[in-house]
Amino acid sequence: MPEDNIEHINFEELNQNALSAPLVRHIYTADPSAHYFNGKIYIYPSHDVDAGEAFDDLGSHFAMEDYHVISMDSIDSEAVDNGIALHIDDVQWAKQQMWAPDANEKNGKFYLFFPAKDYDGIFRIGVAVSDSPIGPFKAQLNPIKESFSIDPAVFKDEDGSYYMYFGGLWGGQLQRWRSGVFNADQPESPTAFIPDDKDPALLPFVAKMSDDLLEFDEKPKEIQILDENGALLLSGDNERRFFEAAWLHKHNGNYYFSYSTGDTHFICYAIGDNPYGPFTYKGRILNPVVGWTSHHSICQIEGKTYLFYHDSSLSKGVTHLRCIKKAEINYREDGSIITLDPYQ
Ligand code: FUB
Repeated sequence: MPEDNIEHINFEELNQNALSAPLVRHIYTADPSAHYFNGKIYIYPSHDVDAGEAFDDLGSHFAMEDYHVISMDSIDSEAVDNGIALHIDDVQWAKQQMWAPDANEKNGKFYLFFPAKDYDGIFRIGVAVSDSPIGPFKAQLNPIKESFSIDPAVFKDEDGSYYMYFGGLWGGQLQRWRSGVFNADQPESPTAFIPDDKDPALLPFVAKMSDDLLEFDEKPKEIQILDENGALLLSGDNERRFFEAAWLHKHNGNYYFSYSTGDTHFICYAIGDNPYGPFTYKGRILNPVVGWTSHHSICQIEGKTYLFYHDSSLSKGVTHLRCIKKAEINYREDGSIITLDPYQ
């Protein structure tokens, strides 16, 4: 239900038929990365604000300046806003646009991973550390070396290794890194340097994290997403190819790489047998929500699996003023995921 249809939406009816309600209403939140730490749910969302920036396809209107951590004692309990966990004024290298974050825990310390534009206008990914899952977090002086683009998601595998998945097209700048260095030409164009429709689509990246979770332990590698015949998805395959919002979770020993298709607004998934892929496209997890963006995380809580997602229903369709939500995910016997419809 992308943005151009909003005049026709009856929001009262839509909210009544919605799969779930906003988790918090006093602030706008988006891009929820949910984790289950020590028996409690912690959600690391973007904190949406209206900074008065004009809407464009580079996402300039997403002008967020801080992060709040939302916590829940259980999946049905009240969602509590724990206040500002990190502000851009306290991140030396970051100038603007604190986009979708993630977090993880290691040896009793908590790590917030976040993208922001540096003073050259290039998206980098930073890390901030705290003794508490709700912060406050203290940012490292510099972003992760060799980091680029947006939407970090950090997955902990069963052997104790951590991997960061990241990347995003258009405003997320992934297409500007095709040659390995940032291409600053045509700065106003979101689609310059996107491959032709018949060529393989741009791929997201993964890198194993260093032991201290502050740097990459290796040069980021591309993640292949294949179709049912083993071929790379094509750039013109907008309903299936990767756009942004990477996530990785495991189910029955398989690795599920999920992501947003951006301009076609689906949350899709692909399955592989190791954290680097390749992953084979399997289907949709979530159909389009109200608002242009769709972004999610998947979290296992007490034997059940939940999708955390967002839509723009709380702001009656304003693309950059979103609200986080949750819904249970169910798998079929063959491991495929039953697609959720955000409004019945
Ligand atoms: O919230 C800003 C951007 O919008 C995120 O980084 C993308 O994933 C999209 O949700």
